[in-house]
Amino acid sequence: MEKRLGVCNLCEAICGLELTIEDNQVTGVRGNPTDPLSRGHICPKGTAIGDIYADPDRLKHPVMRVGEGAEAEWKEISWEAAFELTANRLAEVINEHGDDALAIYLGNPNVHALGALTHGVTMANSFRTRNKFSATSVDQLPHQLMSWLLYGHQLLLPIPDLDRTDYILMFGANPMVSNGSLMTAPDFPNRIRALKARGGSMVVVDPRRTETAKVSTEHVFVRPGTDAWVLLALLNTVLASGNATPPAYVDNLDAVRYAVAAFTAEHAEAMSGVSAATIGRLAEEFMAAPSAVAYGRMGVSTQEFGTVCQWAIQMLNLVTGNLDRVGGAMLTNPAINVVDMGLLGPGHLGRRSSRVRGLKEFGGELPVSVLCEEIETPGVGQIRALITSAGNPVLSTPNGAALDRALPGLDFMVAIDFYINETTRHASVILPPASALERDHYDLVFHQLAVRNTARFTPAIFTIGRDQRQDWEIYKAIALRTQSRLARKAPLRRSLELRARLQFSPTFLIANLLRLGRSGVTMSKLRAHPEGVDLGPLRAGQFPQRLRTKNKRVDAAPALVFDDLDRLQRQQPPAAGELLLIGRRGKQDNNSWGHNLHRLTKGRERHQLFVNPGDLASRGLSDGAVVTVTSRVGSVQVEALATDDIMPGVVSLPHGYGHGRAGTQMANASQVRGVSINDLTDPERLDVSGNAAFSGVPVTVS
Ligand SMILES: Nc1nc2c(c(=O)[nH]1)N[C@H]1C(S)=C(S)[C@@H](COP(=O)(O)OP(=O)(O)OC[C@H]3O[C@@H](n4cnc5c(=O)[nH]c(N)nc54)[C@H](O)[C@@H]3O)O[C@H]1N2
Ligand SMILES: Nc1nc2c(c(=O)[nH]1)N[C@H]1C(S)=C(S)[C@@H](COP(=O)(O)OP(=O)(O)OC[C@H]3O[C@@H](n4cnc5c(=O)[nH]c(N)nc54)[C@H](O)[C@@H]3O)O[C@H]1N2
Ligand code: SF4
Ligand SMILES: [Mo]
Repeated sequence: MEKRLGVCNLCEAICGLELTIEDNQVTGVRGNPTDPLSRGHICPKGTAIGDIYADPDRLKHPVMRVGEGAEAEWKEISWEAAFELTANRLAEVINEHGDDALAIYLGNPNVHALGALTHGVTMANSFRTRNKFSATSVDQLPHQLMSWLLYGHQLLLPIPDLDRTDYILMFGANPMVSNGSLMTAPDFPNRIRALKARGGSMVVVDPRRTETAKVSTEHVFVRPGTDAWVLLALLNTVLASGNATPPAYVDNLDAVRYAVAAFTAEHAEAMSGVSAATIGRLAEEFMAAPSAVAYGRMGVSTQEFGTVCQWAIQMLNLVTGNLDRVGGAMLTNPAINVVDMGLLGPGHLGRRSSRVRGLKEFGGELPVSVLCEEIETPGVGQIRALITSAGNPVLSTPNGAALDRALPGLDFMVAIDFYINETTRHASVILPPASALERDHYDLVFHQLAVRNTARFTPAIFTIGRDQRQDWEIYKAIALRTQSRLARKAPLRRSLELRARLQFSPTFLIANLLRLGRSGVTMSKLRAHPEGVDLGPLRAGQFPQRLRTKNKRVDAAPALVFDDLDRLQRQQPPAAGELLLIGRRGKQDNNSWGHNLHRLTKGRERHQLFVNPGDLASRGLSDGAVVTVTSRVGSVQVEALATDDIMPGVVSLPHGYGHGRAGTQMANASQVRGVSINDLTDPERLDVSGNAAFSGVPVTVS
């Protein structure tokens, strides 16, 4: 028996783990109390990390599909054969139909895998297609767009100073379950206990009385998709009070004051259901608190006015003097600073657009809501080949059912994934990388977004067999082998650069970046402290120096937002009797995967449609009935669960369900009931950023 320190990569909380290893298996998992960030925290998903490693469903060798659908058979092939086949077929498609004929989807776990960040992104960029997609446009695109617009870099994201704030006003986030997002905050329950113990408040604005709402000091119901009205009314109230204390580096606040003057608390009440009195009081409390921070996540990002919401949240923090100060929204100083070191570009908007609908790219990516139409619409630039890496867009993107039907029409699809799931079942070849416990980890993304500055390097727990490959080796092989087969040769300088970028292991690159970062943290220090190194609380007073805008100032009035205020003005209140669909996450759910693991599916079922009892009764339905839910794009049948925790007029389904389709190979997931919410969500419903608007989809229930 051996104890080893590990790390959980299943969500943004990046908890440190203490693993018990016996006979090359994980026999125990607990939170590591000596980790300076996670302090011993663990959740049900973390305890399942060993189950993923031991999972008999998990692929370890490449497989090739023979036959289609239910008749499909998967044949193991050698890595050499798999790489050759992949490179040949990708190059064939590109040579015949042009660069745009290839599409790439990078799913969520890429940000949780070091090799995907160091090598996967380079692979994606080695292809000159405009058809690059990722989970960003079903998630945090409005946040990145707003940071780019206001602060000059898409990842210059201010993070709530959770451990020191006196007042957090939270819109559309459920960190008691999600463990924090764009706010790496492991051990959220204890952090909130501490906030309340020091006399602080947490106000939660959400159409559902969530697990987080239940531990808050106040919960406010809001009608889905109408938060912008509430946020603008709050901003209006603060600006009209004469008590605004914006920093000196902000321009155009008069334009902001003028623009939001029309958004009164009374209008907001009519649209959102939040009373004008409540809005007025929350504005007073926010201004009066010694420190305060507004924070909004999925619920106010994946909705029709996600960008306006994110703007208003930044503005609230800014005009109350809470940006870049202790207890407010603060910048981080990680040992490897992805922004300051230029590892990720600042962002750009509209350099290219999608072929069919003309939607703009952001940062080199198109909204994934156009993926299906770009596959199905004939013409020059039609997508004919697809690479997916760590993604399951059939379950995760709007109208996934349509994508499910479109994927068999591709000439070639390759998936870098270790499961045969709803999406990868359509691939011709699946290339499975080693899993989390089999690779080194340093978190390039989430130290950057954490409520405390820390650094940690975790060496692989298990070594892989000779016949397995690390993810970075797979990306390298695909990129280099395909490039060498392209008819249109890249300039020599570019090919050499690509080779150089892909040459070294992620761990080698991290050691170098640490040296360049000059934070004093070195690889040898991290190896000597596998529990992590504490770099202290977030530091105030970093703006305007760290602004990446050209004039080192913040333009508070971006045209993109102001134009969208007109669209907001035209938003209609919901029709009488209309139901609005929202999503939800469960503690034991992990986006679209993990439902084949007993530890994550045992206990009460969680797939039901939550409905307010009044809405059930008025339709003559009873608790537990199988109901038909219908939206513009589709229809599903699922059991209803009556609960007062959901606002009248709102229904909720979790995402990531809908397993058991022909040809998938995840033995136990086939028994998990539930439907995919994304068979109902609509690729036509978008935020101005192009982000999917999952929240507030009009549905009927019968
Ligand atoms: N309606 C609705 N839809 C949503 C959401 C919602 O709230 N509501 N949430 C959205 C959000 S926020 C996100 S992030 C997306 C997530 O959706 P996706 O981007 O599709 O990501 P996952 O569902 O996490 O799929 C993960 C896939 O990666 C594989 N995988 C896991 N680990 C690794 C690894 O280390 N390497 C490789 N190569 N593969 C791996 C798994 O086998 C699985 O197939 O879903 C979005 N979809
Ligand atoms: N257990 C678990 N943890 C996870 C994940 C998981 O699948 N399972 N996924 C991870 C990922 S990829 C992400 S991006 C994060 C997301 O992290 P969070 O954003 O904290 O998690 P969600 O549960 O999506 O929270 C969104 C909340 O918005 C509410 N909401 C929906 N519509 C609206 C609206 O119009 N207005 C307002 N105000 N609220 C609304 C929902 O009721 C919900 O409570 O979680 C991460 N952590
Ligand atoms: S909160 Fe849970 S899933 Fe997230 S990193 Fe920690 S143990 Fe893993
Ligand atoms: Mo996400």
